[in-house]
Amino acid sequence: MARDILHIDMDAFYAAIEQRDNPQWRGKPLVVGARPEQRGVVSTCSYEARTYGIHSAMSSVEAGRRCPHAIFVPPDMSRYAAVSQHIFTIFEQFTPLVEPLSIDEAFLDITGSHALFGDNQTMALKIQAAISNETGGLTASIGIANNKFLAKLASDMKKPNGITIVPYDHNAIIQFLAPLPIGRIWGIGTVTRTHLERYGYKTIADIQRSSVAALRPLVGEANAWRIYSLAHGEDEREVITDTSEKSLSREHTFDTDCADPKHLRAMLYALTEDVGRRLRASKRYATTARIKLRWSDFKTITRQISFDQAVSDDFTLREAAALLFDNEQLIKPVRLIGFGVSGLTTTRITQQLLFDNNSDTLKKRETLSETVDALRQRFGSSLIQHPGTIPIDD
Ligand code: TTP
Ligand code: MG
Repeated sequence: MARDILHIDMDAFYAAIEQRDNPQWRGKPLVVGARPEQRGVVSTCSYEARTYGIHSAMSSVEAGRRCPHAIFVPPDMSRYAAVSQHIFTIFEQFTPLVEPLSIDEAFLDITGSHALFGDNQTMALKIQAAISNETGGLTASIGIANNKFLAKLASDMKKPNGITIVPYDHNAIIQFLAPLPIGRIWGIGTVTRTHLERYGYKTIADIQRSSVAALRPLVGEANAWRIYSLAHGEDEREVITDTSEKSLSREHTFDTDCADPKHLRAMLYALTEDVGRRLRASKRYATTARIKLRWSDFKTITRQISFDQAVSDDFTLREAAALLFDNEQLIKPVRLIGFGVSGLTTTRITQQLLFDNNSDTLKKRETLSETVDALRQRFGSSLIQHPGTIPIDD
């Protein structure tokens, strides 16, 4: 079915809010993040600061060097979160199909909204106007296409305050994508990009001219298909709204109370993997992990921790489970043990902390966990196990 997908991303989000609330900073290079004398990074900066080459995740020392007269302000997350909530209520006035991607970014499926709000271009203008009117002049950039991948690419093309509508015609889509670097393909991170570049793939055109068979030995079966399809502008992913279940868990009750830490830990890992598999199957990420222990006298405790960044891989979930478990003194035999995750999101990015190397590791862990899921589906779950776990049979 043909769809109209709109991707919207606020311009210089934190910096724009600061300039709105502090008129003396408007039109000036403004950095939100750590100060140069602190050890820290730039969260974002105003477009005036970008002309000096400052950007998100750059060290603040470097930012100060590039623009000594820039104004540095610390982030005020609660104020930005309030604006974020406000813009999401605006999006929902145009369609119920809204998928949040980060604090300032969302996909909207507007296929069914045209009778009420007009064609693609008209809707984009109306959404920009509503945001500007209701938030005291904040701007957003919009991309519209017949799928998510193209819409997200497009929203980036005329920042700030731009609207880019990708043609729906197949040949035009191929031409639109051809000159872009392969790193613009969804899922090609630094590692895959460098690897593919070594084999001569630089632009999306290089992938268009290639084949799944040629890509397979470089990136694996599943990735070869995905990268090849995306390079041809094909992407079947639907807009997923955030209304489904907000937590996942799994528990096990022992036949006889268990006091053996090794066995308890193995069971906890098995439960963790089961939760991880379901989390990934639902294409979600968790921001909080918890364990539950019920002692032989039925007293029950739960312990939880939060992650800096939303995660979905077995390794991180297991580390969290182990940390929580090791912190508990096994004062009595255990009757029931459980693991759960909550604060589920459809995106990995939750906070301002986006350390590049850290997200590379996370990405690898996710890919590996997904591979294990695929193998288990094919060969049965008892065959493929992370070390130290046991099969759960309840
Ligand atoms: P972005 O949408 O990536 O950036 P932006 O809105 O500031 O600028 P642009 O006009 O290019 O969209 O991220 C949204 C907010 O998330 C941003 O204002 C600050 C925060 N953020 C960080 O804290 N660290 C980061 O590394 C990035 C990329 C964003
Ligand atoms: Mg933005």
